[in-house]
Amino acid sequence: MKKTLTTLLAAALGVLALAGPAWVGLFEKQYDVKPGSNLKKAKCAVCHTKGKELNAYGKDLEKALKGAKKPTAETFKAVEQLDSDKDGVKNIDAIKADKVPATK
Ligand SMILES: [Ca+2]
Repeated sequence: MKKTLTTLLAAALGVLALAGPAWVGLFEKQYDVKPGSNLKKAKCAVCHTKGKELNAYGKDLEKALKGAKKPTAETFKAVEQLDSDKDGVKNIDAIKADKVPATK
């Protein structure tokens, strides 16, 4: 019984690791997001509005994935020059300014 619980727990943790938080880590690694920064505090909000709903940057990132399961450095680079939220600031410039590239 104890072994079954351990196996179930390990499986549940594995599923969690594949969900959103992994993406947050990939984004933070890609852009060397510092503790205490706006981007660090934003976490899921870098790509999402509410829950699973994507913001404009998240949608562009999804397109750049081209069916891949998770983003790579190339995926992030593919959307850097875009202005996902059409506010006149490129995604990469917003990120460098420690601002979420799109809020809607
Ligand atoms: Ca923008």
